Amino acid sequence: MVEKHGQLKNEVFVTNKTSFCRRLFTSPRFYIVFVVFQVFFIAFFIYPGDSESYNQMLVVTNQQMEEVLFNGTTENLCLFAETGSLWNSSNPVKRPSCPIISPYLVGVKTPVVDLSIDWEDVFAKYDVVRCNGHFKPSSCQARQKVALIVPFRDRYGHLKVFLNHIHPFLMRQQLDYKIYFIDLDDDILFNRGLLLNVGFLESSKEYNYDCYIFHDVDLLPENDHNLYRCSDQPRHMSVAVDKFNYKLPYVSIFGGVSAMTKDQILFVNGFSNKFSGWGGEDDDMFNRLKFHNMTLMRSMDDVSTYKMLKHKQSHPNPKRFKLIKTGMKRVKQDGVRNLEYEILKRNEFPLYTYIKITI
Ligand code: NGS
Repeated sequence: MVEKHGQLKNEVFVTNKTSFCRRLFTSPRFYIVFVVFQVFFIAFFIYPGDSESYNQMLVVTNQQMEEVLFNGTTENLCLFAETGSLWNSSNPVKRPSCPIISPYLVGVKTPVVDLSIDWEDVFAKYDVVRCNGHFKPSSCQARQKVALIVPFRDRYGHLKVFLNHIHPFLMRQQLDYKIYFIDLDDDILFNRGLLLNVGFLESSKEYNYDCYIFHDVDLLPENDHNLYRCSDQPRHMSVAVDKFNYKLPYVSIFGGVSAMTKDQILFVNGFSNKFSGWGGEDDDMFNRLKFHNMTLMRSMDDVSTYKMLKHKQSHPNPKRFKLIKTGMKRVKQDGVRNLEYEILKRNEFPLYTYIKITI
């Protein structure tokens, strides 16, 4: 009897359970509740876009950013960001675009030219850039990815002063940027155009840059409203240099600091590789732009102001005028497309990547 009751009870229970499940799974209300629950689950736990935890992360990184920009040293933001989910993750969180004009801009900031500044101090100050000279804001998506390419030979004093000035300048602009110094075998005459071409090719292998800024190491921008980004036409940026009394020395000048997109560079085949020694490669580039019906853009001269660091005048190339004259005959064969070189050294320093080549 007891057993029978038990069986009966079981049977009743099973029968009730079956009918409950059937009713549950056939009810449209169940599916509505299920979908609503899933939406909430995804919104709060999987996609952190508006969730509390994501906002907290933004607050932390913003605070760190401000500390770096205005008080100097802080905890290692790059490391923090890499270990956190906001940076370089295989499934990156979609961050809001940075504002068109960064809130961190301060306007005119006279460059500090202290050639005796200690390397350690420069490194410690910008501890934030711990990715071989690569920085990007952690709170927002930078509007442009910029490769800053500096042709280099021997001027280590300038390099220190330059890095000390340019890193906070670019950080304030909320750019996703990396700095490359490109050097040539000591036995070969300096060749700015060729080094800029190498910088373009090497940096392009690493990252999908939107903009390439070709920058002399002896030029320090004085006003951070001079935005280091590219436009739909090539830009000449060092418009007003103190050495020239803040006036353009001649209308077609394209030297010092200039900005071009990948398409613009490829369209004109980059710089000529033929200008060994000082001078002329930028004038040849101006001719390339004109030859390809491109327009040169320049920012306002009260914003694009630069301090030039003092140095010994390099030996001018005596053949430069002849090369400029015949330049457009070579434009198709002489440039980034046909450049052959060998990498001698590639060093990843915390504040920059150094590449030495030979041809
Ligand atoms: C011109 C050079 C350019 C150079 C510019 C400014 O004379 O390559 O001076 O140089 N052109 C020729 O020599 C044909 S700067 O004083 O800024 O070093 O960029």
